[in-house]
Amino acid sequence: MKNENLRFKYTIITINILLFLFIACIKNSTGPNKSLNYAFKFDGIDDFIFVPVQSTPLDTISTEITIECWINVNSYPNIAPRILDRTDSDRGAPYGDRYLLALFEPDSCVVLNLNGWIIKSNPISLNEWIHVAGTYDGRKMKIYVNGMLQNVITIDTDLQVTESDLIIGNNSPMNNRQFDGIIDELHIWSKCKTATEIYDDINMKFEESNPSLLATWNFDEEDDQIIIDRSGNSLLGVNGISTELDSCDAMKIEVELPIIYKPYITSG
Ligand SMILES: [Ca+2]
Ligand SMILES: [Ca+2]
Repeated sequence: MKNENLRFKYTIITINILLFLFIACIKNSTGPNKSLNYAFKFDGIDDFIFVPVQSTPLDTISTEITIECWINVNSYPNIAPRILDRTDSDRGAPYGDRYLLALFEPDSCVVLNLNGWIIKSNPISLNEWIHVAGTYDGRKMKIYVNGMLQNVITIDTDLQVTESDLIIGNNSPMNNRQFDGIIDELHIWSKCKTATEIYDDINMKFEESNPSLLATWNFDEEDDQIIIDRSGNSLLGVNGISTELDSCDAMKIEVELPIIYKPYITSG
C-alpha cells in the first residue's frame, strides 16, 4: 500500500514536470523573438543603399510628408551626412534639395531639408540610439527627437516632384555626404504625422497598414543585397553598387532597439 502511494505520488510529480516543460516549450516557440531585428551599418567612407523611385507613389508627395527612423551616429565624416536623400542634382543646391533627412556637423544635430528650407533639432548624442522624425503639413516644418518636438518653422513651399532616385546613408553621385553609423526602421509617409502619432509609433514596425505609408524599410529580411520595402509599394533598394557583394555595401547587423521611457511631448 505504501509502495502504491509512493508510485502514485511520483507519477503525479512526473506529469507535473512534463506539463511544465510542455507549456514552457509552447511559450518559447510562440513568444516574440527579440533578437530578430536587423539594421544597416554605414562606414562613413562610401557605403550607400540605392532605391530607384522615379515615377513611383513617392511622386504623390506634394504638400505633406513625414520621414522617420532610428539612428545611432558614430561620427561626422563631413558637414551633412545623409540619412535619406532625394535630391534633384540638375537644379543645384539648395533648390535641388527636394527632401532629405541628414545630420549637420557644425551643430551636431539632425536636419530636415525640404526644397532648401532647413529645420534643425537640438544637439544629439553620439553612439546611442535615437529616434528622429521630420514633418511638414503644407505650412509648418517640425522636427522631433525621441518623440519630443525640437523645433518648428513656418514656410511656404510645395514639394516638387523631382526626377531623381533615393539614397540611404549617402548622396549621389557625389559621394561626399557619407553617414557613419547605423540606420534602422526608415519610413516615409505622405501625411504629416502628429506628435502623438510619432511617439506612439516609435517602436512600431509597419506592413501595408496605411495608404499614406509610402515606403517602409525595416531591414529585417535575411538578404543583405536587396532591400525590401514593406509598404506594399515595392520600392526595392540595392545595397551598394550592385546586388553583388561590393565595397560600397552597408553592413547588415543585428541590433536591439531601445524602449523610450517617460515621454515628454510638446505640442506646437
Ligand atoms: Ca530593423
Ligand atoms: Ca552590393
